[in-house]
Amino acid sequence: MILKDLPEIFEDFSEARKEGFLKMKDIKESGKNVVGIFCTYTPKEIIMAADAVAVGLCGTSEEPIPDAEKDLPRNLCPLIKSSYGFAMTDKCPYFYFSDLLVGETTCDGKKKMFELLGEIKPVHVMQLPQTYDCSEALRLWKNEIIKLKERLEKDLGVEITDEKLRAAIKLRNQERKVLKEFYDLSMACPPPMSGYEMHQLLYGSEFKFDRLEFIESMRGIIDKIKSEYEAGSRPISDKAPRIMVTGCPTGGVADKVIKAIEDSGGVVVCYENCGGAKEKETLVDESKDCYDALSEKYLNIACSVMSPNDARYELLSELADRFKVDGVVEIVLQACHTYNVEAFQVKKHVSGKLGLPYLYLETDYSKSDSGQIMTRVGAFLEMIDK
Ligand code: BJ8
Repeated sequence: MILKDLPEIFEDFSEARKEGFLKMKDIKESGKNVVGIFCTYTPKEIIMAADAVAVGLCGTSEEPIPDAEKDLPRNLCPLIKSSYGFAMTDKCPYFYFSDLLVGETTCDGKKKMFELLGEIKPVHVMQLPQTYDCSEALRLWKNEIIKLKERLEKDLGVEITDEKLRAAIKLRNQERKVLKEFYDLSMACPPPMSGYEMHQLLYGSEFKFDRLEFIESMRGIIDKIKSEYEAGSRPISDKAPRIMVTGCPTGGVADKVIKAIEDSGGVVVCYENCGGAKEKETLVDESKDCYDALSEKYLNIACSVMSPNDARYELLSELADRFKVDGVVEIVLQACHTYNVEAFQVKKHVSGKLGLPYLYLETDYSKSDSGQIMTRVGAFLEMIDK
């Protein structure tokens, strides 16, 4: 299921996290500041306007989890344990190079973990309101964004001007547009790439630190995929059930779950979760005051920590239609209570309102349930009449 001349492009992105380690060293040596982040709610534009580099620190490997469990409960989300484990053992170069960490009060596990991280590195925690449906929440969030600006100015010794912020907003919007154009290629039937390839590129894109160069390279990739497709290349069978993935971030489980879907004959055409469409579908309004526009944009992200979370159902409906989805797979990381509880309503929405088959998979970063997942995914795909 791989495009003829494209593997090297996807490989470049799948190695992006590792290769970024060396680039990060150069970035530090050039005198730039680095800010470690953990969540889609972080308004990266503010960090960019501080002339600093934002880097994602969410752990995607099970390797540091046993160390993390010395301080954290075992019954905690693997993403939190992995992130903390890398930090406490100093095994993540990105964590090591970070001058400041920025977190948000999203789920309980993450916000309490930030308190522990504060003993290792300076941490700034943004108080995230748990609803997007009220003006007080918007005011509070705008204030939190201003507080982040002030903290960065103080800690990094910089000034964040409106001009710099406007430029950062514009650049981030361009990134969103080009990434959307990329994943929208899979609206085609059959899609021009596997969901695993799409995942590796979307995930790897976070570790390309020269954003202008990244946007340019994305243009080249999109053009290449389009021209191969137009020339008749069909790497994916048109019989493959088209799957949308929703739920928790998939960085730590792609090799287990996405591969299981595609090795069983399906193809992932769309990711609704963080890393996929969740944050990229809407832009920051460039015509408004920067802080108003940023607070509106970021507060409206439909993560399960929000209550109620109607925007998620709207997004699921829109994507299911746009990508002509045949089934939905929800991935919930073990002990993620908000996604776990919300899965009940997601199932109702998907199988009731959208009339689509739905599969719920609860998993962690270990390989112990690989066989079971393969069996369940295989049975689910067989059920889909294509
Ligand atoms: S905006 S999904 S990145 S919070 S999986 S740590 S919620 S217990 S990662 Fe997330 Fe921001 Fe939401 Fe996206 Fe907690 Fe759940 Fe673990 Fe999670």
